[in-house]
Amino acid sequence: MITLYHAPRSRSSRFLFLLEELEAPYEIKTVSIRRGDGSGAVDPANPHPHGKVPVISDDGTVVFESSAIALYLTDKFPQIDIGPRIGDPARGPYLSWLAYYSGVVEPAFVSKFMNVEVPRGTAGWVAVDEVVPVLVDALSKGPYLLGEAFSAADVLYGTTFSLFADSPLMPKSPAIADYAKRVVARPAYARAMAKDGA
Ligand SMILES: N[C@@H](CCC(=O)N[C@@H](CS)C(=O)NCC(=O)O)C(=O)O
Repeated sequence: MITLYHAPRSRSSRFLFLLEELEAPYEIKTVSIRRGDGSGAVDPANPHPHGKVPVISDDGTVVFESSAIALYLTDKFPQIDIGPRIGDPARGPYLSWLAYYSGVVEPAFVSKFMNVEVPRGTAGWVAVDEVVPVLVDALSKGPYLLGEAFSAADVLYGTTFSLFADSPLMPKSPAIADYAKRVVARPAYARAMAKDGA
């Protein structure tokens, strides 16, 4: 049984979405986290090394970091087919998009939020303005990052871009805006949001 350590309206909310997509048996353990406004505290019941969410436990096996959890879960529930398997030519792009999310996209947006110039040649990520054309190019080939096939990578990217749709941080891109709407229109997202905060 999968346990999702979850804090309402946080980065763990999208894992309700993924677990619903995967039709996985899971339980939710709500934990407190330190919030950006200074409220909240690390929950001693949370196995994450920094007291963050998301983190899952699969019968005692703990997995943390969003991209790792996404890969772990799609490997564990291959019958739903939203994570290309080893041997599938789409596996390489799938792994790349998962890692790019954590290693480039999130740091790019945080840099922009903090008004910090991304140090060229030092940082492992790039500025948001360089990320956007990469995503727009990928989305010109199909409705999802892997083309026609929806994957767990879209759970990460689509929910993020939906959340920041009206934010000044988000460069105006009809392709990305339409993509985000497409991802959160999925029935599993509605089921997840009904459980978020529950
Ligand atoms: N790199 C982590 C980020 C996790 C993260 O920062 N989660 C936030 C919630 S949105 C959190 O738990 N913050 C509490 C804290 O920083 O102590 C991932 O992608 O899983």
